[in-house]
Parts: sequence; C-alpha cells; structure tokens
Amino acid sequence: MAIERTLSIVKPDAVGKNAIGAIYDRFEKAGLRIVAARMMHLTRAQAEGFYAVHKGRPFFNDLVAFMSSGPVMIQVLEGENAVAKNREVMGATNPKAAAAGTIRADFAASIDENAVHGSDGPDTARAEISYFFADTDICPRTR
Ligand code: RTP
Ligand code: MG
Repeated sequence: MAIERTLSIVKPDAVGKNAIGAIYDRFEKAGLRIVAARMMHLTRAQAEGFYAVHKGRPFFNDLVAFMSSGPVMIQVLEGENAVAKNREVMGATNPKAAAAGTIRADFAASIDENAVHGSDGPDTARAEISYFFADTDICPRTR
C-alpha cells in the first residue's frame, strides 16, 4: 500500500475544548504520523482561500467565520492510505451521522462545528499541504 500524506486541521471548537492531544491520540492509534504541525489563528482571507472550493455554497460564510473564530492546529499526517484513513478516523461531516468512536462522533457538536478537517483526496491533499507548509517544513521519520 502507498505511503501518503494528508492535511488535517483541528478546528477552533476542538482547540477551544482543549482536545488537541486527545485528537492527536486518535491519529497515532490509527497509524498516522504527524510529520509537520503549526498553530495559527486564520484570518478571514486565509479561511476563504482554504475553502475556496465551497465559495457560493449557502454555508460558506458561516464556515469562514467559524474557521477564523479562534486558533486551529494544522498538521500533515503520513501513513498508508493516509487520506482515506484520516477520513475514516474523522467520521462523517455531520456528527449525528458519524460512526461511534470517530473523532466527530466524540468531539463535534454540529455539522457547522465539527472538530476536524481532512483532505478529501490525494490531489486535494497536495494542494492543501502546500497552502500551509513549505516542503522544508515537513520532517519525514528517520526511525
Ligand atoms: P472538511 O472539508 O471541513 O474536512 O469537511 P468535509 O470534507 O467532511 O465536508 P465538506 O463538504 O468539504 O464541507 C466543508 C465544511 O462545510 C460545512 N458544511 N455544512 N450545512 C451543510 O450542509 C454543510 N455542508 C458542509 C461543514 O462544517 C464541513 O465540515
Ligand atoms: Mg471537505
């Protein structure tokens, strides 16, 4: 199986609940390794740029306001099938539909404030990683 990288964000609701460590534990237990990380408080413009694919959708303004409402923890996760594995660990977009034991089932309050972001495919992952990280920011494991 291919080693992939994906972009993950612990969103402002989960950072506010002091759940960064608990969510990192889910990634590590699933075999996903954190190979880059940074905390940021996104500006509206940075959030708009990141979610540009959703521009024009009815939820876009609320999404941008939420994503710039407090600090986020942004990481690159690496592992076998990292994109799909991260989406599995995250659970469905709407926490009411998320499988038991997933991050969104356990930490998200609503579809609007749903604890984590994860890239939805390998091409998106490459684009999203480069939105926040330079190649030299990524630290592949040596052991
Ligand atoms: P994300 O990009 O944040 O990882 O979430 P996702 O792939 O599971 O969902 P996506 O379709 O990309 O939507 C991005 C975020 O917009 C909000 N949303 N609200 N009210 C709605 O119908 C609706 N649809 C999407 C969610 O907060 C979602 O995480
Ligand atoms: Mg998405």
